[in-house]
Amino acid sequence: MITLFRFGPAWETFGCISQFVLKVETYLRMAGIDFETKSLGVTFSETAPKGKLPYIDHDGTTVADSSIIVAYLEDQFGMRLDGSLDAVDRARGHVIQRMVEEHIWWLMARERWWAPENPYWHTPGLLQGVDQASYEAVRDENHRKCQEHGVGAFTDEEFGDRGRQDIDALATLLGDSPYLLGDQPTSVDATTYAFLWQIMNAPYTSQLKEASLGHANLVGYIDRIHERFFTDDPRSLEREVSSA
Ligand SMILES: N[C@@H](CCC(=O)N[C@@H](CS)C(=O)NCC(=O)O)C(=O)O
Repeated sequence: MITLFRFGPAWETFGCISQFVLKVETYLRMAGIDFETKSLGVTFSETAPKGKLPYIDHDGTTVADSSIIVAYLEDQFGMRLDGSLDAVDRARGHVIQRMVEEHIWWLMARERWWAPENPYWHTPGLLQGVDQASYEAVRDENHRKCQEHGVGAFTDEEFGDRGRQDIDALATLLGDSPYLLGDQPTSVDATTYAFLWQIMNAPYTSQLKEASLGHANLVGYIDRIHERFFTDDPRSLEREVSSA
């Protein structure tokens, strides 16, 4: 059995606030691999091998980092999603995945930590219960990380342009196709779905959300994947073996 370690359900409709956790969960669902979830909340750092979520346990083997997990699952269960891709599609998927994970992730981090709604404040299993000073320390540390990355330095207008460029590029690459690399879902769809679903369902002010919802093909893409893979136990509450 695969156990997927996550922060835990939050924001009413989210199984976990982590895009990378949802990426692995989407991969497991698309590949038809059974799994259970275990929510760790703020205690994750006590056990997470790389100090981040997600990580998995597979019959006693622990694997951390979403991409290393996907590679491990392909090794253990076969190339269920990407087996028939040619070299060009593999490269295209790689480039999309890197943009989403290494750039859109930072845009999302900035939106979440800057949002007037303070979405992380009182997030069950995450910062709920911490005092004001501790919350502000975590928030300030994340503002510092965003400044260091560079994404924290943009004006709102520059930030909006930058986000729209990425979202427009995804919409153009998807075009009229059901999935990013053709008629069937592949691992890049697991990544892109995870990020776009969380953007489109963000319970806070978000320029990325506005940009994404403006593309009918991206909305259709997210609905298509949700309908096909997430109608059964969408937040994995029935798969949960413990709560934070
Ligand atoms: N490269 C990692 C990134 C994972 C990651 O950044 N996880 C975030 C949540 S989205 C995390 O655990 N952050 C907690 C921390 O850095 O303290 C992956 O693909 O799994």
